[in-house]
Amino acid sequence: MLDEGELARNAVAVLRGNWIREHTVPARTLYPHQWSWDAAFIAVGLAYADPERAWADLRSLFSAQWADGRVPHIVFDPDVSERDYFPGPGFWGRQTTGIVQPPVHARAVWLVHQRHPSPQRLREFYPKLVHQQEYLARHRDYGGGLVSIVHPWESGLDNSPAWDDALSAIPADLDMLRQYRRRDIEVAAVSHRPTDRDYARYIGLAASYRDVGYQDSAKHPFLVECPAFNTLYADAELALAEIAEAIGQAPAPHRQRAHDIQEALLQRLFDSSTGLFYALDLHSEKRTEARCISGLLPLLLPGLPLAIADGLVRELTSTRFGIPAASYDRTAPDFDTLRYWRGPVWINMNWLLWRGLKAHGRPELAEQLRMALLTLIAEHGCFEYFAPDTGEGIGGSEFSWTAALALDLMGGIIAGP
Ligand code: 9WN
Repeated sequence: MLDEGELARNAVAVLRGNWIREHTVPARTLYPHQWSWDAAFIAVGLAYADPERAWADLRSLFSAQWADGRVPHIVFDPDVSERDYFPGPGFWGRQTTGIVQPPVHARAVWLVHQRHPSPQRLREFYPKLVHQQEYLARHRDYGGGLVSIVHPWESGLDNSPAWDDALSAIPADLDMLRQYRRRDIEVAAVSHRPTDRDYARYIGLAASYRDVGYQDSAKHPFLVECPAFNTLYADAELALAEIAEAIGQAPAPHRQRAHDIQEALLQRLFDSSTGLFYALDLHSEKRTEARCISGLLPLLLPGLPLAIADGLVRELTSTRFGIPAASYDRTAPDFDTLRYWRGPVWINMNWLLWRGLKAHGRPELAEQLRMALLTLIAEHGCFEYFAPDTGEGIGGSEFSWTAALALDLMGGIIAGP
């Protein structure tokens, strides 16, 4: 039996333990700075545990927003030594990274507001959230109505098989990697993390973007349209429409943009023969054939045509993904139960799918998924990710978004004093 009170107390303790001055870190040892999409998921949970911190956390992230509107994927804590995270500020040449992560923040702001109404905060965040979307629309849309990521880290699904084809064209300079120290494999098991070959490519790509001053261009060696990133980009417009309406601004342009992004997703990333969405490499103009959890994510969009949503639900509940959903096709020959985004179950993606099931009128399945997630966390702890076969918690422990989203999945069972 699930002890929700105990789970809520643990989750709140994890969030308290990971709070540093004005922000929450994803995990103390593995990720000692502030991460962008983590901050959004964390705020959703902090709305139950400590709403003032939810706003403070988001405010601290947006205080690092660039003049062009981009919200950086990491805001480095100046009190953390360069040795404690690689690649740190010394590598990026500034106190933030120059890449982004999925724009989940408008949705987070709206959800926090729904629990603790604050029109004043909505007014404060609205222009920043609009600017974040404008950066993506102006600099990352190469003509098809969707935005491209310039680095696998931007997807948040770092070593997903979705990038394998596009990455195979990028040299993996292992000698260059030897000049650095991979901190992640000192503090987490090597078999749970991306390989050196992946890391060499990650570092090469980040360096090439840095060396052009983080300017966007169609020449960047890695340009991929990710179905999950673009779904969240559309969902941000839907959240902005709700925010706009609440503060007396026009919601219609946001709804129109969400609609246009959804149309582009259907046109460019949907494959009707398999019923899934796939990442598109702009250089080769080919879609990957890897069936990844990102391909299920358009289910989040309430306006998705019924037949397509039904197909996604069929895939989700099939042996390929299952409930809770694995991050990659369980039947693929290279499915890996431990290695990060190549198999393990992640709470944030499943939380998004849970919302998608509810949006598409599937309350029973949504409830099944909700219980499966809470059981996993209650039995194994607030881990970063979970082995899809045994449920074992892997990666970092005391991981913030797992704790935060557990609170939201419980819907307000607040821990006692
Ligand atoms: C690189 C912080 C982040 C998450 C990502 C997850 C992982 C970083 C890393 O940790 O990525 O950004 O060092 O591996 O893949 O989704 O935001 O929790």
